[in-house]
Amino acid sequence: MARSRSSTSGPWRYLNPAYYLKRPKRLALLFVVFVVGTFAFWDRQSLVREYESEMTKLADEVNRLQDQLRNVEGKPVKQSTIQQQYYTSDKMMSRDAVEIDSLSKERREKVKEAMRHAWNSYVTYAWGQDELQPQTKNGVNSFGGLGATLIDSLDTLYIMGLEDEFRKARDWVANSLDFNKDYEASVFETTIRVVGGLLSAYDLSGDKIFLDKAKDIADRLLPAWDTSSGIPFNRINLMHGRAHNQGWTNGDSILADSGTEELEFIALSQRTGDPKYQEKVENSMKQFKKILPSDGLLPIYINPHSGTASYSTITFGAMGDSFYEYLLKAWIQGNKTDTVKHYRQMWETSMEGLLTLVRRTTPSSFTYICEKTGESLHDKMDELACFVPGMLALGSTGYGPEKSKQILTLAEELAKTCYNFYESTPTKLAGENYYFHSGQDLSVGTSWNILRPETVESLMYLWRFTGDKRYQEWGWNIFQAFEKNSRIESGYVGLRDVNTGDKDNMMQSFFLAETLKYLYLLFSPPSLISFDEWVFNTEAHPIKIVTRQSGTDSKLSSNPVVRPFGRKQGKIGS
Ligand code: DMJ
Repeated sequence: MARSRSSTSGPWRYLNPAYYLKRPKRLALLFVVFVVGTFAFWDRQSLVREYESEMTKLADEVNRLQDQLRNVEGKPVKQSTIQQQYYTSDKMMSRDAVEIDSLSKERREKVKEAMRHAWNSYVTYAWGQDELQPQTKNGVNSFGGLGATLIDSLDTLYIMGLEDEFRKARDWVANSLDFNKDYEASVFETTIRVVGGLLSAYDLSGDKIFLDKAKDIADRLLPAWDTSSGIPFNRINLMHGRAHNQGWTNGDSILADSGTEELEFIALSQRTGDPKYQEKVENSMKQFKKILPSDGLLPIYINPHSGTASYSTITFGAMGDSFYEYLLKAWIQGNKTDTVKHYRQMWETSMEGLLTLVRRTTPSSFTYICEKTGESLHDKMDELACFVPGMLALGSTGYGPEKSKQILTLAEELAKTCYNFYESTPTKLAGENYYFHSGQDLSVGTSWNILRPETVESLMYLWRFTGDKRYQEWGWNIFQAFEKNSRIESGYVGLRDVNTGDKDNMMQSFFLAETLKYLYLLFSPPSLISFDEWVFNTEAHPIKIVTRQSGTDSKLSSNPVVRPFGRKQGKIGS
C-alpha cells in the first residue's frame, strides 16, 4: 500500500516537533547548530561595529596627535591617512557607521526631510530657474538664469544621501546648463554660488562635468579682474565679458564682493592645472595687503582704479563680512603652509581690529560687534555678522593657548548674542539687524528674515570645537522656528516681519545650500566633512584642502591636475 503524504514524511518531517521528541540526539545537534550559528552571526556584527568604532577612535587620536605636533613644531602636518582612507574608500558615505546619539539622528532626519520638501518644491515649480517663489508657485531668474538653487543644492543633496535627486540635478547640469547669457552678473554671487557649488560637487563626486562647467563660468568672470589695481569690478556681462561697477557705489568696488573669490579660483587652478584663476585673485590680494591698515579693518568701498579705500563704513556685516572670512580660509585651504601664511597674518591683524569694535549691552551684558565710520562707532550689528563666532572658533586653533582661549570665549559670547537675536522675537526668528541702546539690550532694526544661515553656521562650528550640546539645542530651536513660520505647502518662505510672522514670497537658494546643510551637520558626527580635510566657502560649499607649496604653485600649469579623490564616481549617501 502506498504511504500517504503527510507532514511526518518527506522533508516536512523535519519541521514537526514530534520528529525531534522521538530523536533526542538530533534535537541536541539542532540546538548546538543554532547556538553556534547565532554566536557567529552576532560576533560578526559586533566585530564590524567594533572595527568602525575603533577606526573612528583611531582617526580622532591621529588628529589629536597631529594637533599636538602642530603645537610643538608650529608647522602644518599632512592629512591623517586614516581619515583620508575613510573618505576615499568606496564606502565613503556610509558614515552612519560613526555613532551619533539617537536624538541627533532623529533631528538630522527631520532636517533631511526639510531639505526634501524644499527641493521637491523647487523641482515642481521652478526647475532650472534660479529661485522659487513658493507663494505664487513660480521660478525667478534672480542670477541670470543659471539654475542657482539647483547648483547651490548639489552638495547638500550629496551629503544627505539624496541620490536620485542628485543624479537628476547632475543631468540638468550636463545637458541644460548654459552660461552664455546676455546678463550683467554679480561676480561675487556667481562665484560663491555657481563656481563654489560646482567645485564642491566635483570634489565630492569626482564627476568631471562639474569641473568643466566651473571652468566655463569662471572664464566668463575672469575679465572682471582686468583693472589697473587688480581689484575686480563687481558686475560682468556673461556673454560679452564687459565689466563695470553699479552706479550706486559711485564707481567703487565693494570689499566683500571683491575679496571673496580666492577659495574658488585657487581651487579651480589646482584642479585644472591652469594658474590663471589663482593669479588673478592673488594679484588683487596683493593690493588688499598693501592697503590693509594697521588695525586690519578696511572700509566697504574700494576704488578699483587707484586700488585705495574710499571713506566708508567698516563692518563685519553686509558688504564687509566674507573678505575677512576668506583671509582665514585661504590659509586653511592651502593647508597652513608658509606659502599661505600671509593670509593668516592678515586675518590675525584684522582680528585685533575686530577686538576694538567689541562692546557689551546693558543690562544683560550681551557681546556685540559695532560698525565704524571714521572714528565713530555705531551700536548696530547685522545678523550677517553672526558668521563671526564660527570664524573665530575655526581660527582660534592657530593661536597659542592663551590667545586661543580668549578668541574662543569671544566666539561663544557672540554666538549667545546671535542666538538671542532669534530668541527675543515673537516668531523666534532673527531680524536682519539689531541696535543696542543703553539699558535696553538688543532691539530689532530691519525686521525681515530671509532664511539666512549665519547663526546656525556658527553653532555648527562651536558645537564641533567645544562639544557643548547647548549649541545643538539652540540650532534645533531655530530649525523648529523655521518649520513653524517659514514652511508652507510649496516650499519655505522668509518673513517680512519677525514680529508679526507676515510671510514673503522667496525661497533663497542659500537656504538649501547653507541653512539646511549646516543644520544637518550640527546633528551629524564631526567626521562628516571633517575640518581636517575640507574648508567651507562662504556659501557653505565644502572645498577639499590641497597643500600649497611655493614650488608646486609656480609649476601649476605644467603639473598634472589635482584630483581630490581617487575613488570611483557615483557612490553617494550619508
Ligand atoms: C550667502 O550668499 C553667503 O553666506 C554670503 O557670504 C552672505 N549672504 C548669504 C547668506 O546670508
